[in-house]
Amino acid sequence: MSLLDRLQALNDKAVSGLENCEAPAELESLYHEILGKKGELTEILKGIKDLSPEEKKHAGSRANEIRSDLEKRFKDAQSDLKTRAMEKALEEESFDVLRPVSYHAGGLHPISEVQYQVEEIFSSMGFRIMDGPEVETDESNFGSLNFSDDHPARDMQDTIWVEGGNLLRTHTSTVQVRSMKMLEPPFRIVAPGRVFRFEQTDASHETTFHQVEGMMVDKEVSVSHLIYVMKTFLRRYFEKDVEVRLRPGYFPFVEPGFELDFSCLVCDGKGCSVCKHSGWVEIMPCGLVHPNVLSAGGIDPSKWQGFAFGLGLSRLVMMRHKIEDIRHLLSGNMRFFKAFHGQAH
Ligand code: FA5
Repeated sequence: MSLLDRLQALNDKAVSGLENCEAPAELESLYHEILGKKGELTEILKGIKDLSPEEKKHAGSRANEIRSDLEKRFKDAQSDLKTRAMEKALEEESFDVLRPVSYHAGGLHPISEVQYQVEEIFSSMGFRIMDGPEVETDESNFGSLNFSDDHPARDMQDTIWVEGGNLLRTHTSTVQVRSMKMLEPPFRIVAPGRVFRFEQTDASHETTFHQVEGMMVDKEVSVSHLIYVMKTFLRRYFEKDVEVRLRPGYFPFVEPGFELDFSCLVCDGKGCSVCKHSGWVEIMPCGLVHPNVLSAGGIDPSKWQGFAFGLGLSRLVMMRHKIEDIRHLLSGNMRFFKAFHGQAH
């Protein structure tokens, strides 16, 4: 068979092979067989050296013609296969536009949602958002907050100790300590965060929960400032006027110390199960910052005063969404969260 005939036969073989190709892999192997570096075309062209100059020219141009024609055919076949695969997939995945879809978009965790809202309200009152580590020193969690080494009040917050004498912070008051060292007075800060206690759990106690610490340091800060800020916060948060009252409370880092309650919004102060029929809901401990604490933070207590509070963020979330057991919050139970999101949005 002459070289030209062999070229023609190769062309015919390729054309009919292309017609039968059903899959990209088949197409690829046919390409290598015909046009690849070690393919049949290369093989045939090895014979060109034995031809006369006239024949050489003729065969060379025919070979080029065939190569460029086949290259194009292969390309077309490739895009044809792609289109066919897509059409097939579309046919198989019939799409019913009227079918109701279940929509699993991500959502904010209720704790984050409330945290962001609290941050926004306090920011609008000039408070700066601060953060601190969860693994802390004894000094930041207790020492600088006027708990001496053998202070009985250390037992108020059962502590989870970690290696090296450090601990998991039992309250966000650690960020008061860090803020005093970092900022020049006057300043106002809030510090939301996760805290840990070695406690028996029940419907309103978790070993891991969230608090928001607040602190204002300025000249002539009094209990009235504290009450004003908290009333404003509660009115903005619950979108209602809220009465507050103070009862005496004890913490070594405040003097005087209080428990702040607000009038129950569920029963308007008349008495219900949420407020245990008292008409008041306990929301947070607070007080005026003890002079020893200011001094430990590098602030001169003869020039500056301050108030501080520790809001139970998890409890605020529970009140907002009427969640009856705190243990749901960090359970990771998607059934609970789905129900919650359904109700909240
Ligand atoms: C404190 O943690 C103080 N650091 C608060 C403070 C700050 C007082 C600044 C004065 C000045 P206490 O241990 O009471 O205080 O906790 C504060 C709030 O955290 C409580 O009112 C409650 O809402 C919440 N809380 C306490 N223990 C738990 C728990 N185990 N689970 C869920 N919430 C809790």
